[in-house]
Amino acid sequence: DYPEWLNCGYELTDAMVAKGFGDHTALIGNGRIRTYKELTDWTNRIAHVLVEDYGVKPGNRILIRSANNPAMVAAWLAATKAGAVVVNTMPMLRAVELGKIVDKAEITLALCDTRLMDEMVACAKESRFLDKVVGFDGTANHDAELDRLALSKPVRFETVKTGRDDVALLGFTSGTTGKPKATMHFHRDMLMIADGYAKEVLGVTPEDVFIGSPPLAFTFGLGGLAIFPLRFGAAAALLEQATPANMVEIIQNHKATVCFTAPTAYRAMLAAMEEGADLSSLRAAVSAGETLPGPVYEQWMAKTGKPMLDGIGATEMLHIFISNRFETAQPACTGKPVTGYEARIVDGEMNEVERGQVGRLAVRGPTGCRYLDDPEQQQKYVRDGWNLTGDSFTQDEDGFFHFAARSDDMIISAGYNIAGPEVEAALLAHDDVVECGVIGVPDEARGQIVQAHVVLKAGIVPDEAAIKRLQDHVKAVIAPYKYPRSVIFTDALPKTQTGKIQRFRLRSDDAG
Ligand code: 3SK
Repeated sequence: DYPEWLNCGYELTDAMVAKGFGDHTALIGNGRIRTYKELTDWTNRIAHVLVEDYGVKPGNRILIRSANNPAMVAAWLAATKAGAVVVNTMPMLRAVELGKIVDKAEITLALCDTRLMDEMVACAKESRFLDKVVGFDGTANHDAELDRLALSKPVRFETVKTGRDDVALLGFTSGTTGKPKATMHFHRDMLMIADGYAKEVLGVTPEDVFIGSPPLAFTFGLGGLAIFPLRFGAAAALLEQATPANMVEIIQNHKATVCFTAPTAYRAMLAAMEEGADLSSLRAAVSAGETLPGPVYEQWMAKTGKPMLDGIGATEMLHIFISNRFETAQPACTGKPVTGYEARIVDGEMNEVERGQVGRLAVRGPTGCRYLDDPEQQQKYVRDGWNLTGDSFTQDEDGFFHFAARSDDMIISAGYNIAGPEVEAALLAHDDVVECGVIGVPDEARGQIVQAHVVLKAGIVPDEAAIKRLQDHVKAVIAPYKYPRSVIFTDALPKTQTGKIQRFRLRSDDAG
């Protein structure tokens, strides 16, 4: 039920001031606190610059390159209010990776934190599309080009009239397979994820203070750390270096109430609590991006008395579409569809499988996959109106969804179906293990065998005895046929820039 003319940038700034939130804290970051009124004025000044100095027209695509900070949020909102289509990118990307994004989205203008200019400029030099790179100061000291120009502009801006179904954002995903694709999201989608998930599941209020680690360039982060708080008059604390230690410090200092991060960070936060950190202000701990191992959920529950909210989302769907709820959360369970979404488990022919059977997750709802210029991928992802996320799930008799594996993480060994993440959860419950990734590798006798790549805690000797301990442990906690016949110790696991383990790289390292 959104009006025909809708601009999500306006709704998250000027409209919030009009609703009386002008003096509320909107953003905390880089040593400053900004109110909704200050954020609104800031974005309006930048929007003037974009239109008047750089000739931005509705529908132009603008790339933003920054770490998570208030200046990045301001640049995104300003570009959106100017009617542009935004591509947020992560600071770790190199010129070559930026170049692929620029080419795919035909980007002509980039707004870049001055501390991250080198790779952006190198990308522009090679690009046939990108002809202007404008610097802004991520620490907001107003000494970069965009900031200087913005200072001379008025604080009122006539937001460009965009339609609710106009594209506002291109979300890039390399997924876990390494091939970048762009997904288009409309202005209404950007608000829908707040009015659905954030309202129904989290019950966000203006008193909330959000904190978390996902980059704003990842729609998980953009939703959790910008759209959700701003839609409800709440505050967001943005961290350029969102290490667990930094998050713990900010949670304590600003009494953060809602945290968005991944299971590995929650494990580190549990350890910090053991050392005396006080995270009691947190009322909601959202875990997504990687499936939440049962033991992490249980340890969190035991320590805080509050359930952790596991959810599954996808860049293609914009945000979380199945989630646990405070009242009904359970370990090793992803919960039920968020209001407005439907989910089912299907076989290869799109027929619903019986309850309890593993199959492919199919979902449909108010947001959904629209790949930019990629009919082949589009056909693969959306079948009969259902989005196939590439995850295998089961649905129990009570309608709760349980993650089994990414479809390509199912291991078939001697006729058994083994979900890699289940073996990972079992390994993670062992005291010696910090992190692990489990894959299937070819085996003459069994077709495939389970192979675990394990990062051990400091001080644990990576020897045969350690392998045996882990194998025995897995045999003791889950069906013995699932134990890893091969265990490889490593210092670190390959991950996407959003923190997901890249099992395909473990597989290709094994092959090569
Ligand atoms: O898990 C994910 O991949 C995800 C992607 C986008 C938005 C939210 C989530 C959890």
